Amino acid sequence: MEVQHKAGFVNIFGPPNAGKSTLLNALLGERLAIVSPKVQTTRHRILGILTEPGYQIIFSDTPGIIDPQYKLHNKMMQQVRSAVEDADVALLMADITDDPDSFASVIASLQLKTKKILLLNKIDLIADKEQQAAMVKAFEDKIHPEKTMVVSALKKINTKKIIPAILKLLPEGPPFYPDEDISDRPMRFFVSEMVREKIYSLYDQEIPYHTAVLVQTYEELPHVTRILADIIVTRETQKMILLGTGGSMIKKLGMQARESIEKFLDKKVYLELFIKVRPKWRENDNYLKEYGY
Ligand SMILES: Nc1nc2c(ncn2[C@@H]2O[C@H](COP(=O)(O)OP(=O)(O)OP(=O)(O)O)[C@@H](O)[C@H]2O)c(=O)[nH]1
Ligand SMILES: [Mg+2]
Repeated sequence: MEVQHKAGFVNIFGPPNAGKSTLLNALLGERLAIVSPKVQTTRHRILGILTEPGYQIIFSDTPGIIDPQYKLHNKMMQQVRSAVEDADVALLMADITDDPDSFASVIASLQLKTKKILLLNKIDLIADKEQQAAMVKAFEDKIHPEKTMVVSALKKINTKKIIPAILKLLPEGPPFYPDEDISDRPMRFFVSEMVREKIYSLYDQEIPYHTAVLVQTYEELPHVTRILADIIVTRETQKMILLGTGGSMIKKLGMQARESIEKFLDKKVYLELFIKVRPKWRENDNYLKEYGY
């Protein structure tokens, strides 16, 4: 029998902080999606395309599922819904230490009609095998997936077994994207995300949640890539916090962001950041659109 080519959309869903973006990166072997210990890090649906002999898997990372509190949240949940609509296979990711009941109600709200693989992540946090097995049973009883796997996206435990499990459920068909594509997003997007990732790691409380990053200039010069980006906040006080005493914090942010952009592009980068105050941008359709939401 002839072996057919397989291709399809494999979309990752789950509550905030489950480890969805960490998993996308582990599956692709590439740092495409930003990660942080804080909730609500991912705001967009991000495609990660894996093309291998015999198959093409188009993964989607999605924002953690939440009850929207403001318009930005609505936009984030629209991204989740678009991924619900075109999924061939759904990867449902939970933190294995979380409550199975609340996970189940989050997942039920999606009304998924596709095949499901349940990934119980962060097993490195539960050493006891009996306790692991009890959690697996508690989650499975609520979700009824095609398959359940215990994994650690961070420590790469069992992550190699995920793709073979997906291939069993993936439809046959020709590839959707050219071989060389790894995402649907332009470089400017990844650059703005890398700045945002550093904002999540350097600033606390409300700052990351009131911030957007917009790349205004992206210029590939012979010896350096020149990038000018705006950081948008909602209040003057947040601007002061971002700057830090004598500009010390923004300097640190610029250095750290530049380093990760250089690593990603494998090129020398000149990065300049400008802070702008736009009151209530998270509630304003025009601003949301301008900032890519
Ligand atoms: N201990 C442990 N931590 C993990 C594991 N996978 C991810 N994490 C951590 O969990 C935190 C959240 O990871 P993310 O990948 O950003 O989670 P997410 O589901 O994409 O979160 P949102 O984008 O906010 O929805 C980060 O601090 C990760 O390092 C794991 O297997 N074990
Ligand atoms: Mg994420």
